[in-house]
Amino acid sequence: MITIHTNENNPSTLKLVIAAAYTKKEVQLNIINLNEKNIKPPGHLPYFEVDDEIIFSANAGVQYFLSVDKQHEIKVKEWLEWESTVLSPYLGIVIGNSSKVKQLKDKLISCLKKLNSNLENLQYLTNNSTPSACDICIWSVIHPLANNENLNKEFLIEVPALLKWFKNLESQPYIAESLKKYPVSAGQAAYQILFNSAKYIAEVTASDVNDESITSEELEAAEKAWKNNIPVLKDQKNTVTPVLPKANEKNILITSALPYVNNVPHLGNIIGCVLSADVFARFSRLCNHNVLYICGTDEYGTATETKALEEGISCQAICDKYFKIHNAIYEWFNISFDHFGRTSTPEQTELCQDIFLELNGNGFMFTDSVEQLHCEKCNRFLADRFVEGGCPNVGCTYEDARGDQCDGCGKLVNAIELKNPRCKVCGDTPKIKTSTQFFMDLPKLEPLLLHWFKMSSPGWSSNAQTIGRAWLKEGLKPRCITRDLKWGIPVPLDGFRDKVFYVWFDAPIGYMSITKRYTEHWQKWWKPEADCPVTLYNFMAKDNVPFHSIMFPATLLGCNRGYVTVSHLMATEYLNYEDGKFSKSRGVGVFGTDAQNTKIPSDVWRFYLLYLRPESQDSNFNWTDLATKNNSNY
Ligand code: B3M
Ligand code: ZN
Repeated sequence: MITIHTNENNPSTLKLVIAAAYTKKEVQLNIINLNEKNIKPPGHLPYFEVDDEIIFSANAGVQYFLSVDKQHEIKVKEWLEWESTVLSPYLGIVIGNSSKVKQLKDKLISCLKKLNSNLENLQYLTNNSTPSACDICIWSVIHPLANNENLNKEFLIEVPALLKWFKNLESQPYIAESLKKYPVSAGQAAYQILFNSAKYIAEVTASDVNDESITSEELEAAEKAWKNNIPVLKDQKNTVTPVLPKANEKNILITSALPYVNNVPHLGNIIGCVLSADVFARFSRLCNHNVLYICGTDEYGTATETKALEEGISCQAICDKYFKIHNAIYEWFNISFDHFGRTSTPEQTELCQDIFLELNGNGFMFTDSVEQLHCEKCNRFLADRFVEGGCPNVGCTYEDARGDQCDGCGKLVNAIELKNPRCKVCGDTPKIKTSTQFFMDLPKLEPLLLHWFKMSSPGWSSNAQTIGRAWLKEGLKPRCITRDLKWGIPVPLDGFRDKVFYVWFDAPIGYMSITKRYTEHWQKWWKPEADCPVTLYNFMAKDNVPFHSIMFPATLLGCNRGYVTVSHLMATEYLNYEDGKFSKSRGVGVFGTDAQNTKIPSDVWRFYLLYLRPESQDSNFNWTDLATKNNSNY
């Protein structure tokens, strides 16, 4: 009597059942409930019992049924060994254990390709006439993958010969009969079993798994350190200032996107930018790296002008008021900036003008005329937000479309095409006037940028890589970087002195000028010396990626002064509010001040926001869930 002792859904057992059916041998299945913990030696499942003898390896069991002729013996053994020590461990780790390590996934795919190329010239793995033990063993472990649509798409790429071999075997009656007798499901569950029971076989499994999982000793040590050293953790912020790059140390420069100053930040801004960067800064400091974490308010542009009009005070007054609000909120959230500055400073003006002149001198700027709406009564060109009119889009009759977008139909609008346009400030009808603006010659910088992107982007979050790649694929167009506005940094060239830079041209330069306010040795961070290299991390939400992955790097590369560029562009998706969008302008959501007013400690907010961090897809803030997560035991 032959008995197979096994749990359910185990691909290794399937091998034995198929081998028995193929050779028309009777076997008995003894299904063991794993919870009973009564597995006899060898201590794992399946094992195989014949005439009181135990065979503990499924592959050896398969060979018990299938004799091999001398000519093919070595090849069959080789494939069997490869299946148990290479293929199955990778299947177990990558699929069964959901390993996200890209290298391991690539290794699994190359295993499948190896099988494919072997099957290009042979009908079965070792010969053209009949399946051998290795065909049965390998078929059994691939079955849950090949018969699951998602896994199939993800892993069985460009392997036609392997698929043909798989289908051919699948259509054999002994396989259908075996699956009926001992069903193994398609999908991940079967590989979880493979992962658990294959651990003992392969050295490769153990080391690969240890690479990414944490041992219980490490966990205990971390818990102990956490409980004992809370004061140490709190104190970890740099005490000796200014922090400067040092030779032979890891010098880490961290920025989070500079929030616009015209509003109170909401939870989406906090998790996307400052809190994510804060956690990384704290972690890096705990690792004893040399860390500088910089942020500040982004103060120029039409957003500020609009708010100033709305509140009836000057732009500078708006900036001063909201800078304080931002600063207080981040302090309450315990964000460990080394310096929180702002962009309306002399340092910013000087640096922005200097970088513009350098780019212009290097031939990366040109001028062109642009048509814009001009209000004679107010004596100014109207930024998109300062004009309204009838929507020019076909089929839409909305009367109050804005200069950039129509709230009636949702489509983009070109301000000069608005029907009956009106100045939002005085109500007069503006006229189209041409004015000359500066354009950054991105097409000229494209080859440089492409090379840079290839070198830098592998360390970025995957959404940042995708967005950057899409922009480059589309082909870069010149970008207008000046505006006929009042609140901004003046263009330092005759004939243009009444114009200012577009806010997105100056804002990222703010990272540098804010560092300059922090220390006169700011260039050590931004133009690092050879013996003190610096690694730059930018944290932001995904809508800021184009400026950080294309426009700002192009600015820096065009200067050719050795400025440090981003190696880790870390972008989040969006945090939604109770299934809708957070919106500053509509006042929907939870704002920093609201969070404070709840009297819920900021650590609870930090925990819940990090728990929700929209890392690879949008997530939802929800009051009930906040309570549940806080009250449950973690
Ligand atoms: N102020 C956009 C924003 O707050 C912009 C970021 C600038 S980062 C240099 O979403
Ligand atoms: Zn419309």
